[in-house]
Amino acid sequence: MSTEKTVPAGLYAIIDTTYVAVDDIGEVASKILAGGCKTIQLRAKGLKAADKLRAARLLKVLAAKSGATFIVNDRVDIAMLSNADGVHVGQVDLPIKDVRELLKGVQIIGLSTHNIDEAREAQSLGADYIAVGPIYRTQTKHDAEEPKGTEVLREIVQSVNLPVVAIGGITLDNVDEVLATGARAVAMISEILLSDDITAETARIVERIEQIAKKG
Ligand code: TZP
Ligand code: MG
Repeated sequence: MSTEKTVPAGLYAIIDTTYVAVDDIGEVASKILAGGCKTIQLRAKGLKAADKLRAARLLKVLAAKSGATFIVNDRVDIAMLSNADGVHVGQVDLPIKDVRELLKGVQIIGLSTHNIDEAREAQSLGADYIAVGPIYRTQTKHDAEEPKGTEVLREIVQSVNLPVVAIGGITLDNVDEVLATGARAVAMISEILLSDDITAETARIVERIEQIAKKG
């Protein structure tokens, strides 16, 4: 198990099996890591548990080689078995305090939130970071709520002392206005996975985020 927590910052790439065949997960992750992304998540909703675990173990090894953080979506058991750096849970998953008990406080725990009340609750329950979204309309998550927009995102960022990861419809073109809210990281799925050149696209986004950070 990891001994140090590195809460996501900058680009948070999600490898979603909606877009990536199970046998291509390693290759896609390698391309994303080659582009300089330091946080990757496995989001594998439709896969059999054994395939999820195999993919998670592979991603952990690839991320570690790049000095990147690896997070598993939804499944605490798979996060534990793959020695992931963290797990990301939703409002309907196991409560944070029980996840923390299972993980013995070492790994990063992220929680999806959609409004100020959920964000504040996540903080009081001890989440390490929260995701907020969808910020814009997304083609990726079919049961996503209506887009929140950057003003709601800004209000949430200002209401909690937790790192905020913005998600949903984020692209190279709108990353500036998303990060202007004070969000610490941006999660992207389709912008990266549907690109013709995943490494180049990732590198462009990473560079853009670095420029934004320098401008302060
Ligand atoms: N949660 C809120 S929106 C979303 C998730 C998992 C999907 C984001 O995907 P994309 O392709 O970056 O809009
Ligand atoms: Mg979930």
